[in-house]
Amino acid sequence: MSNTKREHFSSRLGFILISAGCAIGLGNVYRFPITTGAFGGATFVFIYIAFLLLLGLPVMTMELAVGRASQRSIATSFDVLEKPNSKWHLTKFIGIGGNFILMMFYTVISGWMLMYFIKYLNGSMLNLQGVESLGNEFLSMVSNPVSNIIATYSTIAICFLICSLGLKNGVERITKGMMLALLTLLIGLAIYACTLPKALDGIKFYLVPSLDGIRKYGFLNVMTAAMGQSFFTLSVGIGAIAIFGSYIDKKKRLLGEAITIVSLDTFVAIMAGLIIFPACFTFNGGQTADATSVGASFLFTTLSSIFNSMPGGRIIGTLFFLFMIFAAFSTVIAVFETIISSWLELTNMKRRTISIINAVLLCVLVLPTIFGNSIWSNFTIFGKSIMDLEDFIVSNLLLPFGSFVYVLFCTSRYGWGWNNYLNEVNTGEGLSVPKWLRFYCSYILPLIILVVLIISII
Ligand code: ALA
Repeated sequence: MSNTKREHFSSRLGFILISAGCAIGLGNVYRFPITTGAFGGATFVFIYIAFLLLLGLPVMTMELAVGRASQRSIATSFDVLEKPNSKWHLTKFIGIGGNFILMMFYTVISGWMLMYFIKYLNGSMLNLQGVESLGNEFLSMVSNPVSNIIATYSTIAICFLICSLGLKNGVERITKGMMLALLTLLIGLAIYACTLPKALDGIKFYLVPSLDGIRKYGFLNVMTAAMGQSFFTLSVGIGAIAIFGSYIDKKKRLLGEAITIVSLDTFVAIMAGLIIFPACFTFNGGQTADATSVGASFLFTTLSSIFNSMPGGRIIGTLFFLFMIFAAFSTVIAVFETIISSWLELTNMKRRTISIINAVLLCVLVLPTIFGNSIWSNFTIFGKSIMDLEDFIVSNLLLPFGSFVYVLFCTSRYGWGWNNYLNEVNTGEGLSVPKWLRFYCSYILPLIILVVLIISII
């Protein structure tokens, strides 16, 4: 195990924005509106928020606590904290694997943002009007392997380059600026979208619950989709949050920090919905994605409809996709940081060498995803495309399973144990985790995760 001195964030704002940056990303602005549209709107949103509070928030405090107490990434944090002769550390491979599989499709979608950014920057998108031609434009972009390879490789190269500069100089400095810019633009666009002619219909679909979605898709499907979304959006369970716990000091209690991160993440998702649904009802006649074919083109088509019909649409469209790139890159950078940090702890290699090796590795690993949308598009596994399968494996299997492990580790006496967890999470100033939560965290929380995990598998 390498003993290089661990860097720490230079400020608390840096920690909050970077951890939020890890959580905030395509999951909020891309996956959340698509899944909400697909599963019937407001009811899904409320179940999703319930899962965030009941599952996501406590698991996030546990990841942060394990990271901060061990001062390690997922590669060695269990080794440091577990009791002698126990085997918790073996789960690191699932966590590290989860980070890779996430990046195998996430960097490809980030590449789409890059391509749309260029299309708005050079104005070529603006000639297209109507849902059909905008949809076709999206499909032809997705099915072109060469442009996807260039865009995905550019994403991988830029993000590993930023990580190779180090925690403070690369990751913290660049992500902080990107996140502040993203938050400002989202608020502006949401205000604009809410003044569109059919905005109210969109807001009603989005925020006034009805049982239609549940009737149509079934309660269990809506539940598993909401759980998958809540784990995906927070990126809990694979050590991508724990890593930032390992870069902070003990001045603040971790519940308050987790609440801030979850609130920022939820705020961005809600804002994204406030942009998409008013626009969707104004320009697409309320046509939403269908759960059986949760369509990626839904978001791109809807957004392009807004930009192409509003004054200054070229500039706003360019800025929006620029900030989408920021949101996506802040997550990619955070996950790369977890991967790099794991390698730093497991080998004696330098950060720069590790960055190069992993960038090359990922360039190979993304190829099946890219080909699955193009030359291999007829190839499906369990009826899913390669990209959808990777998304399912991460969101519905690895993140919940990893979260389950963190919960057991922090509550069981065979793991790190409740008292150690409570001691760590409540060190510093701020909100503390009350002792009476022990029963919930030890029995009910793992049970809910397990049940939904089993339902997902079935
Ligand atoms: N949490 C990340 C996102 O929502 C994966 O984009």
